[in-house]
Amino acid sequence: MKRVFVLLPAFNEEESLPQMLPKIADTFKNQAVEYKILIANDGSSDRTLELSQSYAATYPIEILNHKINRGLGETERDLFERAAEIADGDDYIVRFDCDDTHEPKFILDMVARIDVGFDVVIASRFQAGGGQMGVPAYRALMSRLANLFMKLFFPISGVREYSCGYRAYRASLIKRAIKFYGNNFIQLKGLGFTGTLETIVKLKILNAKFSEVPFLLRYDQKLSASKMVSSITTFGYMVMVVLYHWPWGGWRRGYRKQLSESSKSRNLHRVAA
Ligand SMILES: Nc1nc2c(ncn2[C@@H]2O[C@H](COP(=O)(O)OP(=O)(O)O)[C@@H](O)[C@H]2O)c(=O)[nH]1
Ligand SMILES: [Mg+2]
Repeated sequence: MKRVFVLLPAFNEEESLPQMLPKIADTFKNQAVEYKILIANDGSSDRTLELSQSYAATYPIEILNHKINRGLGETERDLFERAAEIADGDDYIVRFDCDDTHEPKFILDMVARIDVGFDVVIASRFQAGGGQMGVPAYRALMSRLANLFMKLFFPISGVREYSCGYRAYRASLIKRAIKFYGNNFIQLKGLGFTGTLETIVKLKILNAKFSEVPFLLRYDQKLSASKMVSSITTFGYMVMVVLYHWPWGGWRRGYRKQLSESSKSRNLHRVAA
């Protein structure tokens, strides 16, 4: 039986949760899939926590709670760490927004792509058949430019969608990433939504195989206000370019070196054994 862990970072999502949770359950109905929803309430000032607790009587929900709002980066880190702890390597980890703009029905396509051999599958607005509804023109333009910028500085084969956080991961990859990077898997925690980009860049360094499925972003369904602070996130992207490409010990070279050394020492251990 397949097992899927659904990760939901939630900050003031009391209006969206009642829309979303039944859709997740519907998606898995009549599928040979066992699923668990991990909701991380990040110091919400509304009833996100109370609602999540009451839904846990109906749906398979585990709640992680931050009393203080710590931001998306720290929340995603906690969700990934918890999922890696309870998942087996051949399970699936899917993370998406809690604001009802990411329809859960795409999960099944994404999991199927992992089954054909990919490690990370991204729900992409930029694949044929994908798109977005209700995104204001200015934001759509900014998002397009940001994605072109990311493609230029962090080229990943198979990836066009860098900024949407709706993704499926092979659990063994996330377990390996947390073991390898430790607390630095999502290192840029105070920089808005930068962690969403950092996650795939860090996984690319580990030689993960990426693919995308077409996805329709339903921004027209968004009930809660956007929490994206574009100035901080844009600054975060700049910081990442420097950290990644820095010629002396930047992520690209530094971590690659560490990776090859650790695989060499593993091989030596194997030979010695
Ligand atoms: N845990 C946590 N989640 C956040 C925070 N800010 C946003 N989120 C969540 O991250 C997701 C993306 O935020 P959202 O407002 O939808 O951004 P947008 O869709 O890019 O406008 C949603 O599920 C939010 O609830 C935060 O400070 N902490
Ligand atoms: Mg959103």
